[in-house]
Order: sequence, then C-alpha cells, then structure tokens
Amino acid sequence: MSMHAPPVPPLAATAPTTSDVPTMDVDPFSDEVLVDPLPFHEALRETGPLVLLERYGIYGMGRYEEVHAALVDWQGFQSAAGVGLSNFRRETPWRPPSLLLETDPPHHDAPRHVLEPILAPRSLRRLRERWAAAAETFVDELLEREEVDAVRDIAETFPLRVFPDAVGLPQEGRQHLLPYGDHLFNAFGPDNHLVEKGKARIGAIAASVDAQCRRDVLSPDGFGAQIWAAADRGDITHAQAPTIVRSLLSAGVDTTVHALGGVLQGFLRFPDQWQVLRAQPSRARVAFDEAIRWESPVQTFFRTATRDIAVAGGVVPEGEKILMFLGSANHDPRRWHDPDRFDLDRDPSGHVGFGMGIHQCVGQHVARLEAESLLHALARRVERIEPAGEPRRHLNNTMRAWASMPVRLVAA
Ligand code: 4IA
Repeated sequence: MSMHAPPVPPLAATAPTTSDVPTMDVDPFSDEVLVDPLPFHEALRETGPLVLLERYGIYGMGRYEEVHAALVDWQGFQSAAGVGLSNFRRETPWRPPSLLLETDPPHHDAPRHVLEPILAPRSLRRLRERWAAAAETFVDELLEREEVDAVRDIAETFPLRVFPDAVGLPQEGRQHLLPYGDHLFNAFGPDNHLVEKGKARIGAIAASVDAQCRRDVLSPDGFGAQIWAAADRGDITHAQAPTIVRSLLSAGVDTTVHALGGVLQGFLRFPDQWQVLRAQPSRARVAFDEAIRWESPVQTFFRTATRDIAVAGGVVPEGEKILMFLGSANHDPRRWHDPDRFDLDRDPSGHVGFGMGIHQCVGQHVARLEAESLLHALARRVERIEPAGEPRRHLNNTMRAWASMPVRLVAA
C-alpha cells in the first residue's frame, strides 16, 4: 500500500530556506567598493533586508531597521565567534580575542563594567581643560602654515598628542599605534591584499603594543593604571588587565583619527556647515556625531547566528556569519532624510556608527571630547577651510578613511 502512496513533498518546499534570500555577487571588500561604498550600499538595501553575499557565503544587512535589531539582539547574534569574517568556532584568531569586543555575556560583563566608569563623562572632566589648552596650542601652530594636510597634520596629530598621555603610555612605541589599528581593522575582513601588506610587520608591531599594556610601563594616573587598579580590587583578574588595556589601544586611535578626517571632509564638502559651527561653536559635539553617521568610520561588523534566526522573511542559519553594514544603515533613506547630506541641523542620535546595544562603543565619550576640543578651537579661530588639492582615500577592509586631504586654513 505504501508503495502506491503519493510522494511526500520535500520539506524544503515549505520550510524557509536560504533560497528565500536574494543573493549578490559583488565583493564588498573590493577596492572599487571600498573607494566609494555608497552605490553598493544602495544596491544592497534595494536587493532586500537580508542578502546572501555569494562571494564569501555570508549574510549581509544594509537597512537601518534590521541592522539595529541585530545589534541589540546579542543572544541571537553573538560576538564570541569573532566580529570579523573569520569564524572562531573553526579558525584560530590572529591575536588573542578581545575581552570586550569578541565576547558575549557573562564573560563580556566584568571587563565592560570595569571600563565603563573609567571612560564615563564624569571621569573625563579632569581632561577637559587640558585638552582645550592642547587644542589652542595646536591651532596656533596650524595657523602659522600656509597649507596643511588635514589627515596627517590634524586628524592624526591631535589625537596622538592627547590620547596616549591619557592612557598613560610610555613614549616608546607610540608610532606603532596607527599601523596596529590599520592591520587590526583590515583583519576583520577577508584575507585580501590589504591584510597581506600588513603581515610582514604585524608581529613586531603587536609585540610593541602588548608591551605598552604592562603595568610597569604605564603612568600612575592614566586609564591604563585604572584598569590595573580594578584587577587589584578583584573586579577583573590580573591576567585580564593587559588585554583590556589593549582594547583602548586597538579601538581608540584609528577610529578617532578617521572620524576627525570624516568631520573635516564634511566641512570641506559642505562649507555652509562650517559657518553654522562658527556661529555656534557649542555645536561641535553634534557636528562630530553627524560625522560619525555621515562618514561611519567603522563601516562594517560581523556577528554569528546562535540559532536559525528569521529576518524579514529569510533565515540566517545557526553558526553562519552576518555582515552588518553600519555605514549603509546610517544612509538608509527609510530612516534618514537626505542621508548623504552632512547637516548640523539634523538630530543624528540613533545612528549605529558607534554600534548599539551591549557592545556600543565604550570610548565614545573620549572620542567626543577629543573632537569637541579640537573643533571648538578651530571654529573660533578659522574663518574658512578651503581645499588645496584632491583628497585621497586610504583603503581599509573595515574603516572608511582618508590618506590625504590638502587644505588651507583661513584665519578669522
Ligand atoms: C578591542 C569596533 C572597534 C572600534 C574595536 C576594535 C577593537 C576592540 C574593540 C572595538 O580590541 O577590544
């Protein structure tokens, strides 16, 4: 009898499968996309809320709503399998995983709770006057020159004058911080030519960065020493302390540098916005946040599905990687009016440029204070910022960055 029964329809015909998810074959880490990601982002958002990126066999999200939802769902979208393309369940990470970025609760929580008050606005109050004075001196020096490179001479120089001192780093080895970050952010992507070019030097550079995390080289009053003091209190272990200091050096330099490059580019492209800031220098903070949205220095991050997760009609299968396009979400016209405009009159809050949820940037107040100090001093003393040559992009698998931005600063 069973021999004559009609065949059972295959399960796949009714259960949601990957075949419900539209595919794209573009390489989001190609030079072409990295130079100008906006056309790719639009195509990604239009293809669907969840897309299979065939080239790497991973899922991608480019719309604000789904990116935001994935970022806040740490139970479904984990970080402990790595927030780059490499899946730590199957592959060995190139460096010991971060105790903040590449962990999930409960392991994530003690390091986070230790770092949060150290980098909180009230703890930074003692830095405010010092950084304002440093910015004044810095702008004095800039205005002595006809032309400057807004990347090398401003965006890189100012953070490197104030941040390593605030951490309490020795002088020795500071020149390795930017190259270290550049390789780290490349290494979140695929093993392409950008990763390849860093490989020869990264061993020595990482050793230097690790050496700067040791208790005996850190000054007694900086963020670094406060992390070690938390180990003495028993809030974290002494073995964890240097890796948490390493997070400051990993996440705190290139990010701020490229965010400042982004805000300066915003003012070059939209000179009327410089006049808005000049009229009200207290808008420096909102200008910086708008630049984090507009430029999105950290463009992308991955998560890994902890179970089959339904996303807008498709399913991300358990164990698979999802690439969240923060820069695309921050330009999604479903969420933002005229998203490609850098506009101090908009309210940029809710952007995902600092992430969202339990992993949201713990150093954002430090970055804001650096930017605010610098922009405040520039806004009061510089009448116009004029282009003095073509800006040039710096390519990185994760960061949206500038290599060079020649400008003339016209004194007020
Ligand atoms: C860490 C997301 C990015 C800014 C970042 C990079 C490194 C680390 C944290 C965040 O090493 O903890």
